[in-house]
Parts: sequence; C-alpha cells; structure tokens
Amino acid sequence: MTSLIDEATITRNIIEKAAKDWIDLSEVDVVIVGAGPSGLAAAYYLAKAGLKTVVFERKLSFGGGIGGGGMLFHKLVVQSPADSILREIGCKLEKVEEGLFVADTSAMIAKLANSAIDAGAKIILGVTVDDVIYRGGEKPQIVGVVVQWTAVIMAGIHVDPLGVKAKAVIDCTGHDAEVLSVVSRKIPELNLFIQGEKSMWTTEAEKLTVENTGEVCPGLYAAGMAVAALHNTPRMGPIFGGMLLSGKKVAELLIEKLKGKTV
Ligand code: 48F
Repeated sequence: MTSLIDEATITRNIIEKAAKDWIDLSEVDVVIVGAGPSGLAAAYYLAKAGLKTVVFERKLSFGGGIGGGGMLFHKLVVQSPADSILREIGCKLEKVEEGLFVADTSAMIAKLANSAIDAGAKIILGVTVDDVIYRGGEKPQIVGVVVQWTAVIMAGIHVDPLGVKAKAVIDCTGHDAEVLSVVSRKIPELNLFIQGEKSMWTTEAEKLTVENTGEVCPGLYAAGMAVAALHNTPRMGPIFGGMLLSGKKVAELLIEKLKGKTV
C-alpha cells in the first residue's frame, strides 16, 4: 500500500537538506568553477585525497564540451597517457592506433561525474560564479568566489549574490576563462591579461595546456582551456587527454600544497 506523502514534507526536506549542504559549503578547501573535463577530473582527485571540494556549474548538466564530441558526433579522442585516467574510472575505450583511443561522449561524462561524486566532491548545478572574494592590498589573494543562481542572472533581476570561502579556487570554465577574466578586470594589481587562445595546433596545444596548468596568483589556479586563454596558446579540437591531465595536475599541485602529500 502506498503511504500518503505530504506536499509540505517534500518542501521541508528539500529546503532543509539543501540549506544544510550550503551551510557546509560556505567554507571549503577547493572551489572548482565549471564541470567540464578538467573540472571533473580535478574534483575526482581532490576529493579522493580527502579535500573538501565543491564544483559550481552554471548549467543543469555536467560535462561541458564533452557532450558535443567533435562537431556533435558522439565520440571523442583521448591519447596516452590520459587513457589511464579513464581506465581508472571505468570508462570504456576503443584503441584506434598506438596510444590513441576513442570513447563515447555520454560514457565519459557519466563516468567522470560519477567518480568525482563517489570520491566525495559536491557538484552544484545551476549556479554561476560571477566574481571572486579577495584580500590584501598590493599583493592580493583570492580567498573564495561569489555565486548566483544562473536563473537569476538570466532573468536580469537585481539580486545580491552569496560568497563561498575557499583555500583555493580553480578556473575550469573553458575557452572564456571566466574567473580569470573577472579577476583581470576587477583586480588590476594582479596584472593579469587574458588574450584568449590561438588557432588550432593539436599537438602543441595539448602539451602547453598541461605544462602551463597551475597557480595564476595566490589562491587562484587554472586548468583546461582556461589555461590556453591565459597563456595565448593554441586550441586542440575534440581531443581530451590534455583536459584530463590538466585537471589531474592542478589537483596534484593543490594536494601537495594543502595536504603535503602526492596522489
Ligand atoms: O568548456 P569546458 O568543457 O572546459 P574544459 O574543462 O574543457 C574544454 C573542452 O571541453 C573542449 C576543448 C578541449 O578538448 O577544447 O572545449 O576546459 O567546461 C567548462 C564548464 O564551465 C561552465 C560551463 O557551463 C561548462 O560546463 N562554466 C563556464 N563559466 C562558468 C561555468 C561560471 N562562471 N560559473 C559556473 N560554471
């Protein structure tokens, strides 16, 4: 027999549990902005190492550019050694030549998000990071992010946002490097200039994205395509090894810094 479910009980539980989460998330170890490949990979490794990690994603879905595959074809390419990351999280790969593999876009999204959540990361959908919190005068430090419901931003209504404090913030927002762009505009003392990425050159792009992944200024890190936008290096197209390795690298740097241990 189905028991009667009271509408007020549903409302009370949703609001009570969400509020509890938000109170807990008001201060975390790491905020990741963007649930694309670099953000989800970073979240997985950070959470696995025991760091309190939250991912804020503007959309109501995760995966970022993964879902679009190559020009909407539902496959993407991953090269060695990044295939080991996908194997670790149980994502099926088809070898097409030595060191080169193909995956289904939906499988990669699901496995990445699932592994990050299972490792303990929180992924909050429908929330846009539209600014940072900072401290300091001549040498500013980023100490958190300013968040707003994406729906509020889309509606164009004036609603003051909330702040979330963090020991580190990672810009994983992709081609537009949104967090870095806000910081470059609003905190000129940091001398950050976001020139945007260069045209396509896959091999070089993959190498440089991973090499340049890391700290941008105290408290602020970049991974994924945001790195290419910051360093004015080439784009790579629908090959995702560099994104995964970049996410893993930024996680390793932060684990070392915040916990003093390696992955
Ligand atoms: O664009 P995206 O997939 O970033 P990525 O991890 O990977 C890039 C590749 O997908 C691909 C490529 C290489 O293979 O060229 O493009 O660097 O994911 C970025 C995510 O961030 C969200 C956005 O909706 C997307 O899911 N996002 C962007 N700006 C904000 C944001 C913001 N201000 N607040 C919250 N989420």
